[in-house]
Parts: sequence; C-alpha cells; structure tokens
Amino acid sequence: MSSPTERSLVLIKPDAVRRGLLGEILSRFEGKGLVIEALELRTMDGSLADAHYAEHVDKAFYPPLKDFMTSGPLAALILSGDSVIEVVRAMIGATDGRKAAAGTIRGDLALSNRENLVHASDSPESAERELALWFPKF
Ligand code: 3AN
Repeated sequence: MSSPTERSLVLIKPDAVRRGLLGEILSRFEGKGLVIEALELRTMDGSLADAHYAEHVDKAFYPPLKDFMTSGPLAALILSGDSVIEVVRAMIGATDGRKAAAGTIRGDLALSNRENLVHASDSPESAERELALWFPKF
C-alpha cells in the first residue's frame, strides 16, 4: 500500500513578495513537480506570528523577526508531493542566505538570515501543527 501524499506548510515571506519573486519561487516548486493545494496572500498578525514561531518567541532575534514577518503580505501555501517536507527544505537551503548553497532558493536569491524569502515545515510534526494554524479548514 502506498503511503498518503505528504503535505508541507510553506510561507513565501514579505521580502519575496516585495521583491517580485513570488512567481519565480512558485515556479521552482511547480517545476519540481510539487502540487499547490492551497495558496493565499495574507498578512500575518502578531498573534499568528507568536503561535507560528512559538519555539522562538523568547529568542533575541524574535522581535525583529516578528516585525519583518508582519510587515506586509506573504503567500501561504499547502504544498504536497512525495517527501515534500524534505524536498522543499533542500530546495530552500540553509537559514542564512549568505551561507546557503548555490542552486537553492536562499542561496541564489537571499543575502540575509532574517529576510530569507521562504519558510517551510521542517518535520511531519511541525507540518501538522503549522497546517492547523494557517489552514484550519484543510
Ligand atoms: P528555518 O526558517 O531555516 O527553519 P529557523 O526555524 O531556525 O530557520 O528560524 C526561523 C526563522 O527565524 C528563520 N527563517 C529566520 O528568518 C529567523 N532566524 C533564525 N535564526 C536567526 C538569527 N540568528 N538571526 C535572525 N533571524 C533568525
């Protein structure tokens, strides 16, 4: 029996929307063969930011991260496909765009570890938690 297709919560962050990179980033995911099951342009509010980044709220980098993430519209996506969680993390690259490998989204397009264009769930547990936060009806 084949396992059910995996899903990931992906956020194309406000810097990507401002820089006009939404199409390029979506195109990379589509080109890879992943399926966009839901796509919504919305602005994160403070309480959603605190819930989404629950593991980071006490860290020194969190206040500026929260300001950035709530600074304008982002695209929230449900992506699905075989091993989508691992595949998307590999496509995004390391957190710090200055260190991310060439060929990855951050490696090619980001020069910051805060304004790093994309968030993606990093495990099946975080995907379940984040999908419930962002897309409770799915
Ligand atoms: P990733 O997004 O690669 O999963 P996490 O979960 O460790 O990285 O961090 C969540 C977000 O917090 C990152 N996307 C980045 O925007 C921000 N962040 C992480 N570490 C730092 C840091 N040292 N300085 C500034 N921002 C950071």
